[in-house]
Amino acid sequence: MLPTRRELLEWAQELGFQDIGISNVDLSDQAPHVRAWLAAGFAGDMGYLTRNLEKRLHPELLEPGTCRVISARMNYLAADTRPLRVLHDASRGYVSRYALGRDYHKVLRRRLARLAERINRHLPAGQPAYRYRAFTDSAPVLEKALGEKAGLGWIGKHTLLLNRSAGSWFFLGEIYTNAPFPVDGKSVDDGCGKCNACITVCPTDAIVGPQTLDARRCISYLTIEHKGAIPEALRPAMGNRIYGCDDCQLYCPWNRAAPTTGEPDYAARHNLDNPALVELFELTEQEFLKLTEGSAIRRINYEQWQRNLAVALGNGPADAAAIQALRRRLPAASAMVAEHIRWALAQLQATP
Ligand code: B12
Ligand code: SF4
Repeated sequence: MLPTRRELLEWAQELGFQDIGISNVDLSDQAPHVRAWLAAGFAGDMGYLTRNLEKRLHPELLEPGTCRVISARMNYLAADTRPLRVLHDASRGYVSRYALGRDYHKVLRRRLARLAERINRHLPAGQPAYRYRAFTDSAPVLEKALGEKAGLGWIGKHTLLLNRSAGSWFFLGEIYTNAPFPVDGKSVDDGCGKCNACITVCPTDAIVGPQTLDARRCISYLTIEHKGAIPEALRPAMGNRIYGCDDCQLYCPWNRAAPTTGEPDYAARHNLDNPALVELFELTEQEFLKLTEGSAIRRINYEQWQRNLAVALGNGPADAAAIQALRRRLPAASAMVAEHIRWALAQLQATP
């Protein structure tokens, strides 16, 4: 016998998830939006979103036999990380709140695998085990659409999944399975209404319409996914955001009372919630690797790190420490980073 919905939720909560939902694998209503988004070029150079598109739209192609998806969500906003204060202090670097602690990929996947093991242990002796495969942000999976289908929230105008009691500061993870759980019929009403806060506040006007993000303009994409030079026109608007961006979440009314997490894995490490830009820029590659060990920030390399910091320094106060740090780095910097350093020095009205 499969566990009941209530047992499943209890086990998931013991593992640190706040909620789960179960859906079938029919994503046909999403396909036109996804195809239109890709055709518009909004994915930029994230070629992985186009590759495996059919698997993304059809879970049963990614994992044969899949008939159900258990979607789970886990809050990640650590308490006392003062996001707005840091964002408004131009001498400090703003790191997205999801990346302050331990890499969530490891945390979620491991716990989802434990949930799956527990489901199979629950089966009567002799009954063949069902198959389970856990994902979080690691495979061609349409996580937000699946989460919405499972009743975990609605897709907001900023394109993230959110709900009335939790806002949007949560990660998503899924278990694909051939176990025939009853699906959750619940659907969550869209709570965005006439609010356009995320669209208005986005520093680079990346949300080009409700539920439509031009990733090429999004600071999260520019600082994390994009490997090359950051378009000059977008640099001033990036401010001090050195890894990802949270503005569309920070100003969303549903996040005003959003719960924080007590999960030790997501507690900020190494002062990353309020770091001084100059200190980060002066790190050697070895020090950067040490600072980011076990962190999601490892998605970027040292060159991207220096590029992002050069932009933030160029947007910061023209103090002697910043100017000297930029000048010191110039001789050893790669051509791409050197170009960003020169841009930053020009912003600060200093010579190279
Ligand atoms: C690629 C990616 C990005 C890209 C592109 C983002 C995007 N919106 O597509 C970039 C690098 C910009 C990015 C940024 C961020 N990301 Co991201 N990202 C992903 C990833 C890997 C794939 C998303 C994807 O498939 N995008 C492609 C498009 C086609 O699909 P879609 O986003 O699902 O959006 C479509 C639907 O909304 C659909 N749609 C549905 N209904 C309707 C209705 C209408 C009318 C329309 C027009 C469209 C529409 O059409 C959209 C296309 O327009 C997922 C993990 C995953 N495997 O799903 C994480 C994920 C979405 N990211 C996440 C996070 C946390 C972020 C950031 C907050 C990180 C940060 N602080 O910097 C930002 C938020 C920026 C933003 N406003 O989206 C979380 C979101 C959790 C949540 N609560 O929703 C995810 C789910 C990772 C995870 N496992 O938790 N991300
Ligand atoms: S993450 Fe920042 S740049 Fe990207 S859409 Fe949201 S507010 Fe705009």
